[in-house]
Parts: sequence; C-alpha cells; structure tokens
Amino acid sequence: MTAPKFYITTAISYPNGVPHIGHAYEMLATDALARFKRLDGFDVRFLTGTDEHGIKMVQTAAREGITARELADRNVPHFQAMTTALNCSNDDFIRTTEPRHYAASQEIWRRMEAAGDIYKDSYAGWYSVRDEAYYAESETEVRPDGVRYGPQGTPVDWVEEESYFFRLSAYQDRLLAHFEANPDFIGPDERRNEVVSFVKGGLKDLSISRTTFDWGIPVPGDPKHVMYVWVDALTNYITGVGYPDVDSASFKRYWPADLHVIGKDIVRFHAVYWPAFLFSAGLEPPKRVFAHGFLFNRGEKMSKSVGNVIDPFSLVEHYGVDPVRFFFLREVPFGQDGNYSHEAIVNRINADLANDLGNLAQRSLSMIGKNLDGVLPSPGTLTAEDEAILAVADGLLPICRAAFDGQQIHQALNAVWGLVADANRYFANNAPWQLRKTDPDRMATVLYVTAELIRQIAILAQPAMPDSSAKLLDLLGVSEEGRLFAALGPAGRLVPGTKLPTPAGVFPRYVEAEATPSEA
Ligand code: ME8
Repeated sequence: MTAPKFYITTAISYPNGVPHIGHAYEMLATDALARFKRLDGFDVRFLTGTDEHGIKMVQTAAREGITARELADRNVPHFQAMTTALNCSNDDFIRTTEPRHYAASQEIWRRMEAAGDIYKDSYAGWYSVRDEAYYAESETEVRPDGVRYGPQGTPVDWVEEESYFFRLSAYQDRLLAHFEANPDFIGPDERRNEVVSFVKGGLKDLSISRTTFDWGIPVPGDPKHVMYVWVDALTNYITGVGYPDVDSASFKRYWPADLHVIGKDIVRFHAVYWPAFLFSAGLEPPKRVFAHGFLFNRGEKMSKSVGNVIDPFSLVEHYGVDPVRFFFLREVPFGQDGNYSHEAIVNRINADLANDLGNLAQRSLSMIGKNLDGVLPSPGTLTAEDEAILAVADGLLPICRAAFDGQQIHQALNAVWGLVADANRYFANNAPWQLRKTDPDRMATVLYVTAELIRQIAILAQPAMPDSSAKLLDLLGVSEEGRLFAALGPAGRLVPGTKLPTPAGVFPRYVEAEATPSEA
C-alpha cells in the first residue's frame, strides 16, 4: 500500500530584510506539522521559500542604493540558513526569481486569460506598499497625522495606471459555495468568518499588473506590464510541485496542497484570490488554509525603532534549537497571537524540559544503569496503577492526531506533558529507590514502566524537538523504525534485556549568565 500524501507549505517571505521571529515561528510550526505527518506514515512534501518581486523590494533596494535583485541575493541566504538553524525538514526552497517559477506564473496567467478572466483597463485606487495590497477607499482612513492608512495599519498611496484586471467579481458565488461545502477550508473559525463576510460584501475585479516598475514577471504578450506580486507569489505553491507540467508525477501526486500555513495578515490573498485564480485556471484549490497569530515581544509589536526586534539566530544560539521550538509551540496556542520574553522561555526550559522530562529520564535511566547493569528489566505482574498509566500513554496518539489535524499543536503538547506529569507522580509514589532493598522485582517493574512511558513521550515529542527526542530514544535503545508513530502503544513496547547506553542529560537547566560568577 502506498503512503497517503501530504503537501504542506509556509508563506514565502519577502527578503527585503533579514528574517525575523515571525518568519521563524511560522517556519518551525509548519515543520512540526510536517514532521508529525511523516512520523504518522504520510508521504510529506514541505515547501518554503522567498517572495522576491514587487514594489516593496524595489523601494527598499533603492533606499540602500542597490538593485532589487541584489537585495534579494543578499537576504535570501539568511532565510535559507534559518531553515537549517531551526532544523526544518523542508523538501524544497523556492525563490520566485527562478526560471521554473517564471514558467509557472506565465502559464497560470495564460490559462486565466484563456478562460476570459483577464482584461485591460486602468486602475485608480489605493495601494499599500508594505502589504503589497490594493484596498477599497472604504477600507482606508485618514488619521490625525494626515496620512491615509489601510486596514492593517500601513500607509496607502494613490495609484493610477494602465493595468490588467482579473475578473474576481465573477467568482463571488463560487467562492461562497466553496466555503459552504468545505467548512474546513479556512481555519481558525474567526478567520473563516472574516473571509466569508468580506466575500459576501461584494468582490471587485482585481488589478493584476503594474507598469510603473519592471521588477516582476513579464505579462505574456505584453512585457511592458509585470505581474502584480501576489499573482506570482501565490503561484509558488504550484511551481513547487512541477507546474506547468500538470502531467508530471509530482504535480499529480501532490496537488492540491493539503495545507497552506500563513499569518493572519494574508488570509484574504490565500482564501479569496488564490482559489479564484485556481478556479479560473481549471486547477483544484488547496484543501485548507490555516492562519497563525502574530508574535509580540512582551506585548509590544516588534519594530526596529523600538529596538525590540529579536533575531531568530541569536535566540537559537542562546537557548538551543529544541528549547526555542518547544517554547513557541507549547506557549502560544496556534492560531492566536502570542508573546515571548526571556523569562517565559527560561520558565519553559527549566520547568517543562529540565525538571519534568529531563530529571525523570535522568533519574530512572541512571537507576537502571546503577542497579541493573544498564539492562532493561523484565516487568513483573503489572498493578492496576501500572496498567492505568500505560493505557494513558497508549491512548495519546489519537488525541495528538486530532489536535495536529486541526493545527492545535499546543493541545497535543499539553496532552503529552500531561503524561509527563503523571509519570513524575507515578515515579515519586512508587519510589523505586526505596524498593531497591525491599522489593527489587517491583523496582524493576516500576523502572520498566517509567522507561516505557518516556519512550512514548519521546516519540510524540519528535515533531516539536527532533534532536532532543532522538537523544532520549537513543538512551532507550529504540531503533529507527521504532521511532515512527506505528510503534506507539503496545506494538513497540521496550524489549526487556536490551542493554542501554550510559545515561546522559538531555535537557540542561538554563542558568542565567549573570548568576555564574557568584555561584562559582
Ligand atoms: O506576507 N508574527 O511575506 P512576509 C507572526 N511575501 N508571523 C508573522 C509576523 C509576526 N510578527 N510577521 C510576519 C508575505 N509574519 C508574503 C507572503 S505567500 C504566497 C506570500 C508572517 O515576509 C506573515 O503573516 O511579510 C507571513 O505568513 C510570513 O510571516 C511572511 O511574511
């Protein structure tokens, strides 16, 4: 039987600067979703990349006295390096300046044109360079500073130029019918409701080309025009699986995408424009679009002028990649806005990781090392308590799967850390260190059960913390194959008699640098 497929993407980032924590957050969360599916037996394809065209790139480059291409070439390597620093498992990294993407974008344009959905007219209206978005006047407001702002709080400029238009208005009913028939198309529900009311409010045709600059993909047959950056940006998702070759094995296998993970500011593009373009081109829409929230530094928006922009590379350098991944995934309910601060990160590292999971593993495994020559014991007859806690562990996969299928990553981690807490209580109540003399057989059983709980916790922690979970599974002598979700539950129980490696700490405590001298 061939594995079912799962095609997942992040938004592609504008490389008009270096990556920030919002980019890192989206990337690591999407990676956790991708890893979960792989471990659960899916043939996963995970795409990320950079969105390099558009006026925003042109303007930033001009300010720096370089070309947009030079700006992209300078910043893209930082985005690529970030995927490595965050230990992301993306299968591909697309740059919208690649020839394969020009071919895909020009083909989707031709298809939309052939469908009668593209016409030439002239555009006069408001445009936000920061959002790369057109807004109706009713969506904008003039603030006391005399500047007109769009709905996301970015300034808008008046634009008037000849432009091609996409007949978005023709897709209003079809989009509404699609939302109705596919209640899971947009998540979370709040975002879905916003989109439905936006579409119900009436769709205007969309300007999809520009003539006042040339940093973009030329419009087929009219190279004076370049495509509106969002037409080309959204198309990356099909370029990444081989479009325009719709007969290619990869396009046939992976399209439609199963999940586009994006931030809440770009839902309209993904849930309205993108499916309309695809309908027009005769292609299937993605199955689901999920919007995560925004991250704030202690409640404040990150901004260069406030000086609270945190570089994802230094975060990883400082706390370690797995603690950073774990912190964001456990702390911020996925889909909601979240906050981060040094204290909150340290608290998660020391409480959830070092104390709760790290100590439990260290104490139980070193008892096996010291008292049982490092050989996993055979459990004796299981008590009701043993059976009950093993049943909790054996029942976690469906809970985690349901959570991940709704992108509720934090709920899955809550369930797993619920077992971590249970396992700590179990270990403390059974006090195997006291049983050593009084009832060595019972001690062996308690140590076996504890090790077995840690095995299942580590398997389920892999999507969030791939490296640390691997270290734990190494300490338990679990084979590569034994790390897949198929090995969860009774099917993959630890094998008594296995000789374990010498235990080593996996989750060090975070110690404040300032504290070191006084402690020394
Ligand atoms: O929007 N917190 O690119 P981008 C969380 N090129 N997420 C954030 C964030 C924050 N503070 N700031 C940004 C674009 N993001 C387009 C996408 S897709 C075909 C084209 C998220 O570099 C943002 O919501 O501005 C988006 O999903 C991603 O980072 C890239 O943002």
